[in-house]
Amino acid sequence: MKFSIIFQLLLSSLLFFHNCHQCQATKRYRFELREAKYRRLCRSKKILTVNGKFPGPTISAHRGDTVIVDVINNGNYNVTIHWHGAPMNRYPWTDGPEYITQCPIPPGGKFKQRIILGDEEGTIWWHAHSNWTRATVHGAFIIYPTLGTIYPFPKPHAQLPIILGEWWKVDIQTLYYATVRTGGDPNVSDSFLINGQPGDLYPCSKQDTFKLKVVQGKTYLLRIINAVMQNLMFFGVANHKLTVVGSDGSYTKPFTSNYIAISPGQTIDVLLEANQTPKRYYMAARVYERTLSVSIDNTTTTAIIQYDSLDDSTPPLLPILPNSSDLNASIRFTNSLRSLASKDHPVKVPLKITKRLFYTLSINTLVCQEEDGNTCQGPNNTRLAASVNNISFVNPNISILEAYYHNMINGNFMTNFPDKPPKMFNYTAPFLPIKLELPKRGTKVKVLDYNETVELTFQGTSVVDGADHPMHLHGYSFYVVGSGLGNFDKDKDPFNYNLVDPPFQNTIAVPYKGWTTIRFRANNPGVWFMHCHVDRHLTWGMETVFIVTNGKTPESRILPPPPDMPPC
Ligand SMILES: *[C@@H]1O[C@H](CO)[C@@H](O)[C@H](O)[C@H]1NC(C)=O
Ligand SMILES: *[C@@H]1O[C@H](CO)[C@@H](O)[C@H](O)[C@H]1NC(C)=O
Ligand SMILES: *[C@@H]1O[C@H](CO)[C@@H](O)[C@H](O)[C@H]1NC(C)=O
Ligand SMILES: *[C@@H]1O[C@H](CO)[C@@H](O)[C@H](O)[C@H]1NC(C)=O
Ligand SMILES: *[C@@H]1O[C@H](CO)[C@@H](O)[C@H](O)[C@H]1NC(C)=O
Ligand SMILES: *[C@@H]1O[C@H](CO)[C@@H](O)[C@H](O)[C@H]1NC(C)=O
Ligand SMILES: *[C@@H]1O[C@H](CO)[C@@H](O)[C@H](O)[C@H]1NC(C)=O
Ligand SMILES: *[C@@H]1O[C@H](CO)[C@@H](O)[C@H](O)[C@H]1NC(C)=O
Ligand SMILES: *[C@@H]1O[C@H](CO)[C@@H](O)[C@H](O)[C@H]1NC(C)=O
Ligand SMILES: *[C@@H]1O[C@H](CO)[C@@H](O)[C@H](O)[C@H]1NC(C)=O
Ligand SMILES: *[C@@H]1O[C@H](CO)[C@@H](O)[C@H](O)[C@H]1NC(C)=O
Ligand SMILES: [Cu+2]
Repeated sequence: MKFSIIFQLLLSSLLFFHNCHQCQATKRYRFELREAKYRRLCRSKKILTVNGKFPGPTISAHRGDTVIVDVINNGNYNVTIHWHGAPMNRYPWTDGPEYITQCPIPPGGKFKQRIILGDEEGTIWWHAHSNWTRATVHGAFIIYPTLGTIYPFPKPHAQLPIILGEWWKVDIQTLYYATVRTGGDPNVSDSFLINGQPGDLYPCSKQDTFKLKVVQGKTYLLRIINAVMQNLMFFGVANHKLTVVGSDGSYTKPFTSNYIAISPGQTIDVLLEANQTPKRYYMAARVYERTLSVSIDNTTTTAIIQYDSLDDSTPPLLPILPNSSDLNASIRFTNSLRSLASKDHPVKVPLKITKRLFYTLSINTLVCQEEDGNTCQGPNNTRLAASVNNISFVNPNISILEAYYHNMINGNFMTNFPDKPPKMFNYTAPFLPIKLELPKRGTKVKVLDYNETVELTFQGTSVVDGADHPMHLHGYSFYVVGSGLGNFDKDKDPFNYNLVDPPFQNTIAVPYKGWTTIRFRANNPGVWFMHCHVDRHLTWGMETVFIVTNGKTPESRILPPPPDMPPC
């Protein structure tokens, strides 16, 4: 009798936690942007940080929580912060991209940013979204399962973010303005970083090496984030297999691999079992770059995994990573990602499509102008540019969201972004006529009706040169239903789409001279940026904006703006 009451109480409390709609919490953080001195590669420099930390503080929350961050700019320049992977349902106001959803926060200014989470579980991140300030202004954003629910894999002994970063000896703003001024490729970086440290393969960096102590037999959850500016990366751990369990805040079917391929903007969650002889092992990352005409930083960043019971003297082993131009290795990994597609984590891929879009992604060149002093450092004395459907995006002077919301579209942007490229050509042919290289420049957006089901095929091209483009969409995650090399064939390729367990990403690398198709339901009204997450391509114009209109019900309308929007 007593037992059964206790049992029922236990059961109902379990059920209560399981259906825990009320236990969504609001968490608060304070982010102060300020300069701090950091010494790396034998040299000190001042960098812009959040709270003096590099990488910045980790935000953690449970699924469905709301997080409020008081952002205070005590740095020297305009800046904005973006919550990469948070859907911000109906609330684009504090999403962050400068001149898209807000004007920047000026030095001395403040902005209270509300972050609205949805069904994400796993790892997302946050970063600055104004010019190249994100190089040092970024951090992890961990989303735990709702209280009372569990991971769809055995609970790890411990977990930690592994943030891949990129470091230049010069100031990042100097690099940005030099790149914009000369029109050429930016100088390659001086090192890559793991959790802010280059690792001991670089000069003066023995102390600047991240170390992870592990206990034999235990399993660790590594939440790997690619915060690198300009490159896709390979990552691995010597002698250890990695079990991939999530990506971009969504669980995946577990699979094991000796390495991962991760593009800027993406996160990959892996389980690492400390099951090797107690020694020291390197985890390491280096560039994946298929475009052979660009220079790369070919250095390797490392961190050390050290079993607890051990002599410190053995030199660590390096993992064998794929060759830095190994397109196949990159594709093989990306194509292994599958949604978990379980009862608790179902797949809701749209099956009936109401809007089909086909977007080409190109590197371009612009004619060098008189005001450039007639010397530009792009190929053949041009300025490099980039485009989507041959439109190289130009930032407006006031934010698109504010212009849209306050009905000031005219003169600020146009709504005629094309659904397909203006010209058909053999997109991925090895040689293309030079006259295809010149893009149009403009501030054009695509309007989507609320609740439309969108299928968008990205087609990489070989205009100027092919490249891998990690495309990121704000406000949504999307299902990646297919990809391939060469030109997309609309009659054949759709038959091979995965509509059963496609991965649910917010960033996906469109392969070098290849294509990728994504699907999503446009059920989040607002103004949403979509761009290549390679920062030089973003700076050159490889981006556009979706405006998703309000629906008919009050619950499908944009919420009103906060009172403290930074002024334009
Ligand atoms: C970013 O750079 C552009 C020039 O390329 C400049 O107009 C803009 O104000 C800069 N933004 C910030 C936040 O500094
Ligand atoms: C880029 O590299 C060149 C050659 O090493 C150097 O002269 C130039 O100052 C560098 N530019 C920046 C912005 O660091
Ligand atoms: C990396 O590049 C440098 C300079 O281009 C070259 O000297 C070096 O051999 C390269 N290292 C590797 C491992 O490819
Ligand atoms: C990568 O592979 C290519 C082709 O197999 C080869 O030419 C190149 O030397 C390799 N590079 C490295 C760094 O191993
Ligand atoms: C890459 O994969 C393609 C098709 O699967 C194959 O033909 C090619 O030989 C592979 N290349 C390398 C370098 O492995
Ligand atoms: C922004 O303002 C400048 C100066 O008034 C003007 O030249 C430029 O065309 C404007 N840009 C856009 C996209 O409207
Ligand atoms: C496109 O270019 C590739 C590579 O040169 C060639 O194999 C293919 O036949 C071309 N396709 C068309 C439709 O011309
Ligand atoms: C892009 O537009 C420009 C200007 O109209 C044109 O010269 C160029 O050929 C177009 N390129 C492509 C790939 O459509
Ligand atoms: C959106 O479309 C779905 C599927 O057609 C439908 O079930 C739902 O009611 C629609 N939502 C709204 C708000 O129109
Ligand atoms: C530069 O000029 C050469 C010679 O005209 C041409 O073959 C090459 O394609 C040009 N490169 C670019 C990126 O336009
Ligand atoms: C900072 O942002 C304000 C508002 O958009 C703008 O007027 C100003 O030019 C920006 N300053 C810099 C250095 O980019
Ligand atoms: Cu790109």
